[in-house]
Amino acid sequence: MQKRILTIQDYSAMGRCSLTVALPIISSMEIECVGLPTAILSNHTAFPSWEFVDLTSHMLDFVNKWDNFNNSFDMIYTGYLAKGQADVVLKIISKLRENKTKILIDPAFADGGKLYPGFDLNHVQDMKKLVCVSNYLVPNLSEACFLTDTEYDLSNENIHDEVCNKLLQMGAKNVILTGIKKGDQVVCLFKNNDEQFTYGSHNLNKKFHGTGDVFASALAGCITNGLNNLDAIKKAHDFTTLAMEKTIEDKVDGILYGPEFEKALYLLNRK
Ligand code: PXL
Repeated sequence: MQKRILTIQDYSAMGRCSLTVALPIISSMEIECVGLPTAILSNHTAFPSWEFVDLTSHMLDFVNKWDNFNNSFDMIYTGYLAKGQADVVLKIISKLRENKTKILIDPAFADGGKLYPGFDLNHVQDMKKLVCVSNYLVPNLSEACFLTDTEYDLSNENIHDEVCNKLLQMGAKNVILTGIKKGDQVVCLFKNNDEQFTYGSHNLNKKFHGTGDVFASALAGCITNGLNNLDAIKKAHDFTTLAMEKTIEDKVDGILYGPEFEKALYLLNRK
């Protein structure tokens, strides 16, 4: 039977991220992707300004409408959430979660040690509530530090292990810490209570907006398609890297507009 993912995140019309990334990536893996929008934006918030329509008060009504339809999901994958939406998302998860339903949480609220525009520490407190319901938590180091009240200190050599252990103690089942710079490599660290490994590749030394969303969407699809943890992470990482390489080849601005992941989709579709 075809697999099915519910993804809950915003629709930012311009600047590849959130639903505009998750829908095509997950579809290309032959998985049905049901996208529940949390907000509609003219563009993401790394642009100097944006228009924003908040859908918080509609989200539960939308989900309740599905009571009479097929509302069974193999995965619920959440990305960028606006302020005050974590509680609604928790309600949706507890309503729709079945034994088979995996929960993948991409915190998507910080980078470079700083919160994204518009967020404050109340949002971090809210997002902490999602950690303990996650089967897979996919933070970058900034998000992991905020979620665990750890100082964002790049000179602390143990920081990656430290934050992963804290997140596991908080109740995450599997942590995938992304974007770790090690020498000339960029790697992700996988950790659960039984196993730990890293996987990475040469650092392309280019900043792109939305690579976290590209990686998390591919990972959600790989896990849902039954790949083991290592193979899922390898495939999602290699896909994200190829998307960045294609963007660099084309000499276009991926900083705001995101990586040209469309040119790398064939890697995911390959059986
Ligand atoms: O890529 C994360 C993201 C998603 N959605 C919106 C954002 C961002 C990051 O800035 O602004 C609206």
